[in-house]
Amino acid sequence: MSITTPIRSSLQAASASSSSPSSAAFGFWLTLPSSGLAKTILHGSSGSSTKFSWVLVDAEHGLISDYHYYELNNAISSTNASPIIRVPYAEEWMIKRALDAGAHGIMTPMCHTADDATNIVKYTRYPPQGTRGYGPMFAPHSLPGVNPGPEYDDNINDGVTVCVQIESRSGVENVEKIAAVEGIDVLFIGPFDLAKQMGVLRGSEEHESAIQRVLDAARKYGKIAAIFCTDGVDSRKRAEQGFHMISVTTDVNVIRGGMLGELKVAVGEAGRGSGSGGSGY
Ligand code: 3PY
Ligand code: MG
Repeated sequence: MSITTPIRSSLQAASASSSSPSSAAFGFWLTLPSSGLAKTILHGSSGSSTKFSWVLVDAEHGLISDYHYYELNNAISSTNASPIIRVPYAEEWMIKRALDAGAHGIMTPMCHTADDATNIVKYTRYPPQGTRGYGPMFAPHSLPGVNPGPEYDDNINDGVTVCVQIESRSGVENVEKIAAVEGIDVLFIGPFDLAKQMGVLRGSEEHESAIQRVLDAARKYGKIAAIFCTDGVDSRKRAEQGFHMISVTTDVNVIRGGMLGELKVAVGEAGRGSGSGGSGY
């Protein structure tokens, strides 16, 4: 058998209908350690023709640590979405803890070289393909239908979605070699770090051509091109450009924007709809 996760299925669907921007795999960034918040966003109808198929659980910059992984993974996966944990750094022990807590995928910041990428893949696999240590007592709990024991152990190597972030000048310069590494599924652009590390402005010509180079490398090597966006307009533009996996926004961005927008309406400094866009609570 093979282990199928919502992110795997939605990435397959996105690459199968590559000409349709609406079929990209959309997700969002979770920076607060709250299963309640994640389920509030994910549970039930989305009110549109698509749903979020993945959540990035941010243990690099968010207020999330490995203490929170298990509950978040279980909450997110109960809604037919995939938890992808961004570990603080591409270290073996960090990736192991994310997978043992049931993440469907991992994301590592700052992948600079093909050697970095090769090591990251190795850390996600049990021997003989890799070096992952054994002890998945809790991991199958967020994989509905997968029994503990051989069903998990023998199939998880190919079930984990491996995302590496391209967000440095060296990462872009080596992106074709990184894309060629077997086992890398997703090249995920971090536009904020990319601009800072390159010493250019976000949206500048140099920044945009680095982004295009990552997209082209992913296409050439049959990998998924992904990018972090700040809002729906930004996301739509990237989907039309050809990205197959898109983070639409972050929890705190929308909560802050919505709360302060409603305050502006309350004091008469803005009209209805300038903040949250919603009418419920
Ligand atoms: C970046 O833009 O640098 C990211 O990693 C997205 O959080
Ligand atoms: Mg970054």
